[in-house]
Amino acid sequence: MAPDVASKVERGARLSREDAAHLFNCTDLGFLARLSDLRRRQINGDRVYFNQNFHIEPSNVCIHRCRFCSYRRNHAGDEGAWTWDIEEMCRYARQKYHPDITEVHITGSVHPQRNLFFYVDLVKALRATLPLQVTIKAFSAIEIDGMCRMAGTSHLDGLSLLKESGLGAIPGGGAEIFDPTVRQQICPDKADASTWLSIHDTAHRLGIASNATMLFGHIESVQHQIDHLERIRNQQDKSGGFTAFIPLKYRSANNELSHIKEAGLLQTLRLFAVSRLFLDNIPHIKAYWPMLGREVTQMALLFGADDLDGTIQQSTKIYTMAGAEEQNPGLTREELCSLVETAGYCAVERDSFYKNRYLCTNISDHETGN
Ligand code: V47
Repeated sequence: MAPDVASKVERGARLSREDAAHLFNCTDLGFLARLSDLRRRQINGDRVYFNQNFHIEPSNVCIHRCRFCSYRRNHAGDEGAWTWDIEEMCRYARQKYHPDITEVHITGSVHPQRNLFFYVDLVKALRATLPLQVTIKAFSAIEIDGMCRMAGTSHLDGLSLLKESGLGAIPGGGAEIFDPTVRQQICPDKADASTWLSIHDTAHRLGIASNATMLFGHIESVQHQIDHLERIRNQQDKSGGFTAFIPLKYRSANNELSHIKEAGLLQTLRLFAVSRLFLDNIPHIKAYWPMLGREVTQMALLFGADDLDGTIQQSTKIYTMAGAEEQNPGLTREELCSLVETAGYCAVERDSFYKNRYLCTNISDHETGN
């Protein structure tokens, strides 16, 4: 198999499900690293992207009961629950903002009392608070589904209204594993694969770019992972609006699936390599550093990843509560650049759409123009 897959990659040909299965079984990690690095260089050269961003997590009170989630609470009065109002979120945004910030990432929960119109008001208020260079990347497909259902609006009308109000892009959360038998066991009451995909399809048709994720390393098999990647690749063939794919490693602290042993380093790296090789129509593979930790993130760069996400500024709790190494995640631009450079790549600061890019390695603050 190896020569055949290798020649497909050299020619830029599409890999089949069987090719992906062979790659997952491949014990020659050096071969996987070389192949995925070859593909990443065909697409992204030696560049590794990051941005300057912060998160807002409006609430962790959620109607869904995902068994992997360490963050959700049932009621506002429960220990560890929080719910911010719009004014508090704008105040927080003003505190976190500085002139190099280009993105605010908003994701939280499907709150039982907040419908589409609350989130439209939130986006409008943040748009009025933050300069236009800051993209509002907000709400997973699951949150969009919940807020639209509560308001009695279609996804198309809801997304159109959010876009008019200032929504710029959609994060990739809520995809988990698309296979219905796995989904039934890990997040039984939330929107299914076709709803998740259809919301991204609608967003793409409205010109709203989005990301896709996969929560890996719990009860799913390699076949479920391949099925997940294939559904994303098929969707991208149809609507073309996914910017990045983000493998999210399941973290086991403080949730109902805590008995499951987390994925090891080799399983993680293999998935990054196969994602880069299989998703030939998605430009970027993101190694989300707050989740992976800095050293695994650097390793992921050698296995096809070309994006790290951003500076974060100690503004997210989702992975902290699930036991990630980075308990208070925040990196400066210089620290991100050094992480990239010591792994042997060129650091490039980007905006949310990879349009404005500044090469950081060797030449300081110089626009690359590509
Ligand atoms: O959908 C929840 C995951 C996701 C756990 O688009 C967990 O740029 C691991 O989607 N262990 C939300 N993962 C976050 C997300 C995201 C993150 C970073 C960047 C982007 C982007 C999107 O977090 C959820 C779920 O898959 N998650 N609990 C856990 N215990």
